[in-house]
Amino acid sequence: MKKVITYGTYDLLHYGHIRLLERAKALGDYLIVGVTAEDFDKARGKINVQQSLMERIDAVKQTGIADEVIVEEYEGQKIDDIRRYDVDIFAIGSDWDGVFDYLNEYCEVVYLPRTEGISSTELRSEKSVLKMGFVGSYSGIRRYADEAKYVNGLEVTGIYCTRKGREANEYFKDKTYVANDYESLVDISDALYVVSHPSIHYEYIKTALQAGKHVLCEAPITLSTKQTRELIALAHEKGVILMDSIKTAFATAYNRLVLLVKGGKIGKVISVDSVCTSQAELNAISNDPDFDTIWNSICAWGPTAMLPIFQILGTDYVQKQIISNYLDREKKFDKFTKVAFIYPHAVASLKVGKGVKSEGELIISGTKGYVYVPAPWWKTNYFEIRYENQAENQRYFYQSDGDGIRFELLSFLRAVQQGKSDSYISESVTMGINKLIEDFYTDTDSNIEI
Ligand code: C2G
Repeated sequence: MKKVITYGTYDLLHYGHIRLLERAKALGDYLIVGVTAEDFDKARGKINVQQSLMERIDAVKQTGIADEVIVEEYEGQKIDDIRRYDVDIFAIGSDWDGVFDYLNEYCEVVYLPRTEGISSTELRSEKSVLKMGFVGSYSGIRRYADEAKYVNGLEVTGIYCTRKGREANEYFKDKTYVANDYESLVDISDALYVVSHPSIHYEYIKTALQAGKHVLCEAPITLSTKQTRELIALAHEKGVILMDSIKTAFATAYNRLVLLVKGGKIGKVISVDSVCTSQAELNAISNDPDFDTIWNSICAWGPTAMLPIFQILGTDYVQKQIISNYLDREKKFDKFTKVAFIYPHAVASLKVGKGVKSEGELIISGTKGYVYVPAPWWKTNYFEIRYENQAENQRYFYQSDGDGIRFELLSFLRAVQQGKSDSYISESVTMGINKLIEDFYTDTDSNIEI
């Protein structure tokens, strides 16, 4: 008996897949189909698979072509499978031409011509293409618009540069439509990504929401709680999503960490301490003609640093103290800020800095143990839960999500499809972040200067 094996994701099973399975089967007497598991797909860079593993397996089974269906879970499994099932032929579509030649050592490798004109990517896109426009300064939007092209189901409509006549238009000239006025970009988009300086977010967001478009906005949404509240109400009224953009909020390792802590892994949480710093050439910044559009420390790092504090302890602290070291006090440009929070039964602290360097770690202390996330904690794939008895320590590793921007855009796309953004950043956390930023600007807590 001649055994054939083939592998695939088989998302939204279509005619191209079926033809491939039929031809693979015709090469022998018995066909084994390996369906890729979610984690393995993620590891190999397929991040927008729509159907669950179970649904995809069922779809393959229903074709009646496969004699056996198995799950592909790890790198290197193909060699194991070929040996274990005593396979004679490995068959795969011609889009993989050459890639699997190394399997020739174990069996015959056949590349079957791919069926033209149909793909899961197109089916996914037809199902839900979200047209997204980008607004912000050159350095901000450039990366985002580039990354968006890798997210299935997202289409870049164009960009609008808030800093006129600068290198931005040059860079995007051949690649992306550069809108001369913001309204025309809003017109042709379903959603807008706002990456401008927070002091000018409000008008851009309002215009987009009024036109019934979804908005993803680099946190903080505005510098005033009154404005942010008004925008959230407007988004509700129009039935669209307004979501904070904080990349860490979408990262797998970070999310698992929060769940473990909330599940009581370290007992009752008594302290959350988070540090986020990066070093910029601040003297050069202060001479920049666009100084007003450059993010200070509290806006650039504050939302990320506040995220674990507010998601774990909530936003109902009873007291806080803001201490800053300024590059320009008048313009409220802080080089470094430390905030201490007092809750009824816990404390928290954050340190942020663009002109000061420190260890960017996150430590969550509980009555039974503590979580240690090494620097840079906001983009780590790894953390530890440590106890008095070191033998009980646990280390958690997660598959890299790839570039954070890509994953964030994908999460936004899902939030739009599901009509809710709560599973990522709740409105109370958004407002908590905004309140602290507002207090920083208005000196509400008689902030201290050092
Ligand atoms: N296919 C095809 N024609 C199409 C689309 C897909 O012949 N129009 C083939 C692919 O070449 C592949 C199979 O159908 O052999 C499954 O395709 P996907 O679900 O896209 O899976 P893929 O990412 O190609 O996975 O390690 C190899 C992978 O497991 C193959």
